[in-house]
Amino acid sequence: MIRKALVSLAALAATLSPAAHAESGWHLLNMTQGVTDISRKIYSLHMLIFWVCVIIGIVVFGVMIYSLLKFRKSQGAVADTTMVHNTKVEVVWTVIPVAILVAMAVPAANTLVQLEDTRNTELTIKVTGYQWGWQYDYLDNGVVFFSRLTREADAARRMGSGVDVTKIEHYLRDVDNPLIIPVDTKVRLLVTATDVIHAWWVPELAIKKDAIPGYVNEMWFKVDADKAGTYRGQCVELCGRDHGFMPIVTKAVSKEEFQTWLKTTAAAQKQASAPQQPAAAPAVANAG
Ligand SMILES: [Cu+2]
Repeated sequence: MIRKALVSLAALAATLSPAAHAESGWHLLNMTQGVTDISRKIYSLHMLIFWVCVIIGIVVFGVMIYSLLKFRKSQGAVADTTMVHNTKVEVVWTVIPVAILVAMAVPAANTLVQLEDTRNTELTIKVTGYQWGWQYDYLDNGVVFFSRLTREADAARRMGSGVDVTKIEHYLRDVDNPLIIPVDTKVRLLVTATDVIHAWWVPELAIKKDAIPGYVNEMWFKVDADKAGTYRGQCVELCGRDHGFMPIVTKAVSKEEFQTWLKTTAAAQKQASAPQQPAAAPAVANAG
């Protein structure tokens, strides 16, 4: 009996251990702490406001429940119909919430200002949303590419494809060409769209902005030097039929690795586009 209980306890412990279920646990209900300085500031802000709300909830509901029980009719309580206005109480219940709101607004405004501060960026990438994928344009380096849902997942998602999607790793959360970004670098993203409104969001980078045709939105992030890795996101603006099938994948690599990748990709893209130039030139001449 005891042995049986111990065995089931061990089994339970195994399923709850982080190794067995890296993608489960109570922390998934909360915001991610992210991999940037700003993301941690946003997380602390979120936790601060959360606990302020918890305390307010406990105090308000505590007083309410206490009053309901203490002053109930069966205990002989008689309603005071003469008390319709009390200046002192009204001042108190106005001043206290105002003070709480101001106290919360100060750190919130501070973080918001930092979030919008795109000065001194070291790399600019233009992000264009389209139905249904993303285009990344490394403005200073001439590297441009499309990023779309992996062909494997795209085929599997079709009705009657017969594919067991649970066998596909990162199903609907993986792309053919991830956005490659360097760590420890202030990267600015210019976000726009070609057709309808999309929105670019990667929770770990703590950035989320609408991609609107005709507008350019700005955001920035700086991944910690020791936080190289793959961070996933998705389009978060309902943009049409395949809105759920345009994931975002960012791959943060070391600065050196990034420079090498950028150089090789730029060279490869230049070479790939080179033969098209002579063919395009006569067309322009004919038109003139
Ligand atoms: Cu979209």
